[in-house]
Amino acid sequence: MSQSVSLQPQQCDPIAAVATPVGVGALAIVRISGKGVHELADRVFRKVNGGGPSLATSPGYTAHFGRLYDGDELVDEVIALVFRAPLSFTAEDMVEFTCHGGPVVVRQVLKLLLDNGCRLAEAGEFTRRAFLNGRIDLLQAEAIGEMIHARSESAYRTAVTQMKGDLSEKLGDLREQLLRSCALIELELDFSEEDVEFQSREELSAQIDTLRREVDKLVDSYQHGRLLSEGVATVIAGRPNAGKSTLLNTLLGQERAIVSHMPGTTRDYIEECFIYDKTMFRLTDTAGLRETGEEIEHEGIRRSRMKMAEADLILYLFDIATDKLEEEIADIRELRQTHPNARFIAVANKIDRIESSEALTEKVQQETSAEVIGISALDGKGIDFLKQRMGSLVKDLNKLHEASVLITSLRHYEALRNAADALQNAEELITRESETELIAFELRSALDYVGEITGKVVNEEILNTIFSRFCIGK
Ligand SMILES: Nc1nc2c(ncn2[C@@H]2O[C@H](COP(=O)(O)OP(=O)(O)OP(=O)(O)O)[C@@H](O)[C@H]2O)c(=O)[nH]1
Ligand SMILES: [Mg+2]
Repeated sequence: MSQSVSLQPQQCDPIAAVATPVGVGALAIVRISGKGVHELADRVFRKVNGGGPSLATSPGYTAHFGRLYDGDELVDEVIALVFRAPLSFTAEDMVEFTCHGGPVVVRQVLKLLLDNGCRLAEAGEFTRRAFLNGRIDLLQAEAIGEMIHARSESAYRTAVTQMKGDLSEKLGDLREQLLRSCALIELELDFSEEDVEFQSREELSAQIDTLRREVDKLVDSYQHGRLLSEGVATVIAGRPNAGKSTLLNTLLGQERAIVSHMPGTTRDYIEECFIYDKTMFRLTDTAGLRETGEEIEHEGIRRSRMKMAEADLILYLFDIATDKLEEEIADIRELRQTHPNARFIAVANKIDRIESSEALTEKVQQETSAEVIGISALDGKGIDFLKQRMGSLVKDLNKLHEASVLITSLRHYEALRNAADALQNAEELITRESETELIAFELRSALDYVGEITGKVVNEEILNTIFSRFCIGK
């Protein structure tokens, strides 16, 4: 099981990193954090016009205009921002140098700080220190990472809510209730010789049941949370020449995939992101599905099927003017059965090729009970409606979870599922009138799993996995 990590505020060895992206810009920020960074900064920083206190004697939250020198050689003109522990991002002493934004300048500033006693920070080390010093909990640290990497407004919004601490608060409440149940039952263990019950088993069982429902709600929100943060995995599938690549290009508004009248044009799948109504869709154009003896095409089709198996949404495209409509209907039926977890839209393409498409789309809808939308990927007819329907699939899920906070990370999802299992075990043990030790063990496990999420109980391995995903300087 996990072990606790010390959460005592502490000042670790001085680290330095560039906090802004690599490249040319007006300004860049190089920051240093840890024990003795103010004195260290004073060795290379001289105020313009002299005078005033050194950085080491300046109060926190003060800005100082000056120059950085390597010996007598000027490196850059900068603003130094002084932070004093614990009132800084890492809760340690910090200095942020705002320097000029060229890649060479920034490298020279960083080198100067490294030469004068700093070590180059590891990925996420600043945020890791903020967590270890109790400035933020693990959920908030992860939210910062997710916010930085957000590619759609929905992903960004979800991360902001998490950073604000809504989920932390919710889990904190859960943990507190669990602790109370745990404490009472563990008290019974201490008095085991006297055979006392501090709380009736019915009461305990009812409490655990309420808690489990709360945990289950969070577990269920993962499906939606994941779609918002990672984007909706959307696969465009169908027979060769159905117009899949044309649809991809139309949705993206650019000629991304090769389109041709030759069946079997797309061999390997193509992935691109597309944002609609603040939600990101990860579109995958796939190789057309058909029997083939050709080796490369065969591999392409294997990959199409693999992508469909991972899809949140399948857009199955077919040519409405085909003379093989019955075969398409059979395929749609089969695909819906073999992919019960994916949302499914049957897209009748090339409606420009026939006079009226309604009767045919109706027929497909009736015989497959799939949602059917008629479009022309070529001239754009019906595309807006298709986009709206794609958006509303996500909105439907939205309504389900309107009030509650969302789980967006697999790590949280797994921990909560384990917690729910442990609570269920505890309930079963109570029903079977099992020994107090066993019930207490399950409750304690549930408590640990919930604690793992916010970092109340955590091990080095989890921390390494989380913070290695950050960039250096964050
Ligand atoms: N009339 C008409 N032709 C279309 C439409 N959409 C695609 N096409 C044509 O259909 C042909 C095949 O289009 P693609 O987009 O390459 O089809 P695909 O499904 O990607 O085909 P594969 O990659 O071979 O599986 C091209 O000649 C397109 O111009 C449409 O809405 N109307
Ligand atoms: Mg194609």
